Amino acid sequence: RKIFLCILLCLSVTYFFYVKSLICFPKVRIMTSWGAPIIWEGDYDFEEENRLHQKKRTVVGLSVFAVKQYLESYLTDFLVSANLYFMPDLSCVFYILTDCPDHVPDIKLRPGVSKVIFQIPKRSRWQDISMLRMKDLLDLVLPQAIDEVDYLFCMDVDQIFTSNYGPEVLGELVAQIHSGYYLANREDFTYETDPRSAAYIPPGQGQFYYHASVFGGTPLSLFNLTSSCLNGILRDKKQKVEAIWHDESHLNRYFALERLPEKILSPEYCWDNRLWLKYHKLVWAKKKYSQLRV
Ligand code: 2GW
Ligand code: MN
Repeated sequence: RKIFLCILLCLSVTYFFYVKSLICFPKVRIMTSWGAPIIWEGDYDFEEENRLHQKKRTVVGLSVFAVKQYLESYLTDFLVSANLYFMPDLSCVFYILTDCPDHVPDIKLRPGVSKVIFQIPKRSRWQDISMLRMKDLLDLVLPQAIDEVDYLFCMDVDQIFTSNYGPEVLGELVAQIHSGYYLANREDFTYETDPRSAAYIPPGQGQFYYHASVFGGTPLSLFNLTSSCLNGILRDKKQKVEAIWHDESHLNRYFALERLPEKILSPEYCWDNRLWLKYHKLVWAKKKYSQLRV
């Protein structure tokens, strides 16, 4: 009987530590090796940042693409939530790029927020719809944004703001850690591995896998970023290769090899809706891949 009790005790202790290891979060990193802060809730003072930028009268741009079915499926939730939570105390300009301007929902925006709609060409391949956003940002958004805003954020439309997404994110060049790869090892990042592609990152290079669904910075830094990525995309087309994750692969190459981001957003700023997290500011919208990816 004693032996039985002993085994039971051992098993329950092991089980306790197993469960504990599952529910305990790993330590979060708050700084990169090159000194860029990684922004997490609780590590900054929202009010203080707000005061600073209100005094400077900072204006922030938010650009989003909604073409084909993505317009009906995602744009309303994106805009309604952005109107509530994106830089709630600062002036903003929302740049909406679409193939169908007449269908853009007419949402009443809070005072201090204006919207600009750009018509973009219809593109048949979805890979091009995604990749050539770099071209439209460069040709349409940035030339206008440079006179209107101090910072610009470029986002996917298939996501929803869930709490204040404030001025703590503003910086020269800002990158978003992909919530699916935050805990992954370098070997598991889905960087482009074909040296023929302009998005190629050699083994051992690159420290984070970034999500192309959110990136930002000053219009000037974004001119450099978008032109570099677009050049890579066009060079690949000439060489008849395509990077594994399209614009995201080119963006990762830019951040890994050309210019290190100066600020990094924790996964709280773009969270995967299928995973649990106590606190987030933007989450992926529910997506029916089989209907959208044809
Ligand atoms: C994209 C893929 C397949 C079918 C349609 C589309 C599509 C994208 C579309 O029909 N209409 C549209 O407006 N888009 C825009 O491109 C929209 O803003 C969307 O959020 C963005 C990227 O496409 P998405 O969100 O379906 O791709 P994800 O969520 O898998 O995104 C990552 O990978 C992409 C490259 O494959 C991009 O790099 C993206 O920035 C990443 O988040
Ligand atoms: Mn997306």
